[in-house]
Amino acid sequence: MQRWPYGIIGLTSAGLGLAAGHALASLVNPASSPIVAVGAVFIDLTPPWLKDFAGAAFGTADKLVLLIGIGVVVAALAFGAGLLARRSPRAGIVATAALALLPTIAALSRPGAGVVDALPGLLAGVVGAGALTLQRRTLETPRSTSPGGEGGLDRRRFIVATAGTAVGSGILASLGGSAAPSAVTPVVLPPLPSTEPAIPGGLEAMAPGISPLRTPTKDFYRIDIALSPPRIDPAEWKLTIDGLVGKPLTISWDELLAMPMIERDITLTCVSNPIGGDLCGSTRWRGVRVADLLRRADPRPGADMVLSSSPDGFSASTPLAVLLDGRDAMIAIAMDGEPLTSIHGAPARLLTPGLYGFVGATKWLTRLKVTTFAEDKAYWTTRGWSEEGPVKTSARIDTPRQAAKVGEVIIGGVAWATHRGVSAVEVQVDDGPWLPATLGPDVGVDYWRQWYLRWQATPGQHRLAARAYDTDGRPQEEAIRAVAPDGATGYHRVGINVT
Ligand SMILES: Nc1nc2c(c(=O)[nH]1)N[C@H]1C(S)=C(S)[C@@H](COP(=O)(O)O)O[C@H]1N2
Ligand SMILES: [Mo]
Repeated sequence: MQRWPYGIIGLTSAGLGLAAGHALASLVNPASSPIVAVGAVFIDLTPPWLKDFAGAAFGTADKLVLLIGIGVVVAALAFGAGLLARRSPRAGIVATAALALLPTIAALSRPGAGVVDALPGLLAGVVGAGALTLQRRTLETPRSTSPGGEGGLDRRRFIVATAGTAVGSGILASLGGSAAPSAVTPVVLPPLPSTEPAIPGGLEAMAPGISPLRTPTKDFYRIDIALSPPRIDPAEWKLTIDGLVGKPLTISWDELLAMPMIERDITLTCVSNPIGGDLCGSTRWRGVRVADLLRRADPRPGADMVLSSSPDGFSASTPLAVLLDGRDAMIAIAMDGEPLTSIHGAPARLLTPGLYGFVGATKWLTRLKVTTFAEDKAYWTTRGWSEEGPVKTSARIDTPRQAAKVGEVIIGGVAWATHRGVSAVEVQVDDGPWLPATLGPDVGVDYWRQWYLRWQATPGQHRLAARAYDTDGRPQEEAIRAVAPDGATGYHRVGINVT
C-alpha cells in the first residue's frame, strides 16, 4: 500500500492525543496543555538576540507565530511517526509516545509545576498511540467488497477512520476550550471613597488618527512571557511580602479590597517599544498604594530593591526608593473602571508610574520580596536587559503615516515622559525650522500628552519629524539607539506622499 495514508493516520492520531491532553489540561491547569507547555519552555530558552529580533518580550503576534511554528514541527514529527508504523507497528507506537514525552517534561519543568501537570502530556501519549494502532488496523483490514484489491487502499475505510479521529479531536479540543474560563470567581470592585474628575475629552474628536486620550482596554497592548495567562481565582489569591522586612505578611483578596484605594491616570510603556511603536497605553487604574503595604512589612535598612513575581515565572526589580518616594505606585485591581482582564494581570498587578513595564508592572502579582540589587536579579536582567528602567521621553506621530491630501493637514500624535511630564512637542517638516505643536489636555505628569500642528501640505514627498521635551525642559535624545538594554532613543520620522 502507498505510504502517505500512514503519514495521515500519524497526524490524526497525534491530533487526537493533543486534543485529549488539552481537554484534561483545562481541568487540571491550562498551562500544562501539551502545546502551551512546549511553547513556554521555548520562550525561556530563546537566546536574548532572538528575543530582540522577536520584539524582546513576546507580544501577542509573536506568540501566534511561535504556536504556528510549534504546530508545524509537531505535525511533521507526527507524520513521520505514522510512516514508521507502516514498517513496524511497534516503532510507530514508540515514536508517538516519545513525541508526548517532550510536552510532559516541559510541563514539569515550569516554575511551580506539580505531578498533576504531567497528566495531560501522558494522556496525549497514550491516546495518540492507541489511535495509531486502531487506525492502522482499520487501514490494513483486507477489503471484502472488491476481490483482488488486497494490499490496496480501501478509501472508504481510510476516510471513515481519519475523519472520525479528526472529528473526535475537534470535540475534545473544544471541550477543553469551553471548560477553561469558568473557574474564576467574578470580581466585585469596592466603591471608591471619592471620585476623580473624568478624563477630559481629547484631541481625537478634532483629528481622527490621533490616539485617543484614554486607551480602550480592548486596544491596550499586551506583552508577557505567558503563552496562556495564569488563571488565578481571587478567592485563592494571596500576596506575600517578605525578604528584608521586620514583619513579613501575607494578605488575601478580601484584605486587599478592605485597604484604602486610589484611582490614577497612568501611561504604561514597554521597554521594547521601538520609536514610533504602539507598545504604550494610557488609562485610569485603581488599586492600593504599594507603599502602604511595604511600610506595614517594615523594610530593613540596607534593602534597595523589591523583586515582584508571578506564577508565569516572571519577575521585575523595582528600586525600593521609587516605590516609597510618594508617586502613585500601586497594586492595581482595575483599569478603566473594570476589574483587570486576564491578559492584563487579573486579579492584581503592580504598576509603577515612570518605569517601563519590565521593571515595575508585574501582572498576576503574588509576591513582593524586599531585597537588594546585589542579591537578586529579575527575569529580563538575567537575559541581557537593564536592571532599572526609567521611561525615556518620546514623541510619536500618529497621523499622517503614509499619505495626505494637498491643503491643510493635521500632524498629530502623543508624547510621553512618564512621571516627569511633557512640557512641549516640536515638529519639523523636511529641513524646515522646528515648530511648536499645540498640546492636548494635561492629565498629569504620569500621563501622555496629545499634540497637533496644522500644516499646509504641498504636493510631493515630505519628511516629518517630532520631538518632545519633559517638564525639566530636557529634549528627548536624538541619537538612535535600539530597544535593548533600556529603551530606544531617536526622533520618530515618517515619510509621506502628498497628492
Ligand atoms: N507576570 C508578568 N508580568 C509582566 C510581564 C510578564 O511577562 N509576566 N511583562 C511585563 C512587561 S515587559 C510589560 S511591558 C507589561 C505589559 O503589561 P500589559 O500587557 O498589561 O500591557 O507587563 C509586565 N508585566
Ligand atoms: Mo515590556
